[in-house]
Amino acid sequence: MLTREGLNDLVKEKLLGYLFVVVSNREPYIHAFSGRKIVCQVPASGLTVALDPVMQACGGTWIAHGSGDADREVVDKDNKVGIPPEDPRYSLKRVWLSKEEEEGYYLGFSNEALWPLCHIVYTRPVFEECDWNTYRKVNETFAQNVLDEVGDRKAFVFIQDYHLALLSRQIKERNPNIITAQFWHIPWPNPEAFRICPWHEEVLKGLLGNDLLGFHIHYHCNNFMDTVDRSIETRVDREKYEVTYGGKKTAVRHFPISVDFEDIYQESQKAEVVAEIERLKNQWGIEDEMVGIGLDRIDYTKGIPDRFRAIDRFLEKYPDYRRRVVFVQAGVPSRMQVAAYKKLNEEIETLLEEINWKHGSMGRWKPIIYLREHLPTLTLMALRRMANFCVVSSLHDGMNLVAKEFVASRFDEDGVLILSRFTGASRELTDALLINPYATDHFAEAIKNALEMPEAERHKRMRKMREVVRENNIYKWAADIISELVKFEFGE
Ligand code: GDG
Repeated sequence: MLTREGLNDLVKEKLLGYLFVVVSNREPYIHAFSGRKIVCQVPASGLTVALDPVMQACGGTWIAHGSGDADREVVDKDNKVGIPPEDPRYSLKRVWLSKEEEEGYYLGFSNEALWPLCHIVYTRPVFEECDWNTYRKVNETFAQNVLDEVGDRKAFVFIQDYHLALLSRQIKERNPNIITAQFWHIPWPNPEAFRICPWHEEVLKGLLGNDLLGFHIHYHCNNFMDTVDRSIETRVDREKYEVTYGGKKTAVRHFPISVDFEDIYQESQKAEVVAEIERLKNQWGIEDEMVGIGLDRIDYTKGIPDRFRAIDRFLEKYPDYRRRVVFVQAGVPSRMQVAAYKKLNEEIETLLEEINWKHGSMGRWKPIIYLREHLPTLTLMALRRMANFCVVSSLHDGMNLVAKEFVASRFDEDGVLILSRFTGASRELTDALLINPYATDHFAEAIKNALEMPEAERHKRMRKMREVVRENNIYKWAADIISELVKFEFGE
């Protein structure tokens, strides 16, 4: 198992003399006002949750959009702040964007066009030329920040996700010596789906500015190679998994992202977690009921309405379970300015009311408890620990870290994971109960199977899943990327 120290040693050995820069839209720590006090929050985002431990091990600079209302209060003259605040290990350099830029680049092209385009969950992408223009301009702003930060040093720039598809090319046009890798955290669809984007060629050419391009799974790499092959004049080498465009090679590889298994494992055993479980149970009046959980960013790709419909069907088919099971759905709202997200939130609220009314018993018990808020990590840990089963029912998901966090926190080797086949995580966590979230009856049966699974089988499955996540932790993910890059670019 690779540890934080192991990654640290690898970085020192392989990237000696190189500045390590991570660039992403979302920042890993947000400073916000709470009354007159400034508080520091960790956002609910798989990307930042995964990369923070990597940066803590590697050191360097993380460049990201400063989105907190108190972010400007704590930075120095270079817009930097040491992170984590209590024991700084790397610098966070904040990029300021105007409201209009955020609207066109983040809400617009990133989240109304690229996000639905890549997930294919029957939410139609919206392509607005003005959003695209702002997206290009904001990518330029990030490029300038990277170039200023690097100066004439040798640097390895690790770009994150679909918000910054044009960045590597923009950086290399002005400083070709900078080495860039990019990780695409969401799925890559098939060529037919991707080609409807009016600027698909520019997006592809932008991504091919990278030396290395990573996806979670092999399937997404293949989709990307097919899309490039059908869209632009390139040489696609399917044996070596390389694309040559304009004389420059980009290696395409899969690296399944993960979590800090050891850290979650240690945290989950703390006494505060037990106290928090007690507090939550008292608050909700939970006594002997079995508990199911769902913990997601409220996003239409996560299959939350489908999950509620499966709970409804389960209680319809097996009414004996009424008053014996409680499902806690915790969800942090996101992208609420986008119409599709507003609609989703309404759908969730309506379903919740209907299901709780239909099966609940006069204030004494309701099947679903819904927490629509950003929860502290301690509460999330308590929920994972108190759960008899955890549901991840994404309609499509690059990886899904919620599933891996659940597994990592179950040091008791108990608890059942119900996992959508349409997540990257399902390729590794084959001992979960795999479901198709669109198939409500089959999903409802999986809930019953989870509740009735014999103890020995629960332990066997959880033990196997824990082995997988322990071995393939977040440090291995980062180390694999760095090792691959070093192989291609500097030669060993
Ligand atoms: C993208 C891809 C890929 C959730 N609620 C709260 C909270 N969370 C945390 C979870 C988890 C993270 O947010 C969500 O991670 P996911 O992996 O599910 O999802 P996305 O944000 O959609 O991320 C995804 C990921 O990138 C990494 O590559 O796995 O496929 O879509 O860590 O625990 N955290 C806190 N409060 C909450 O209320 N603090």
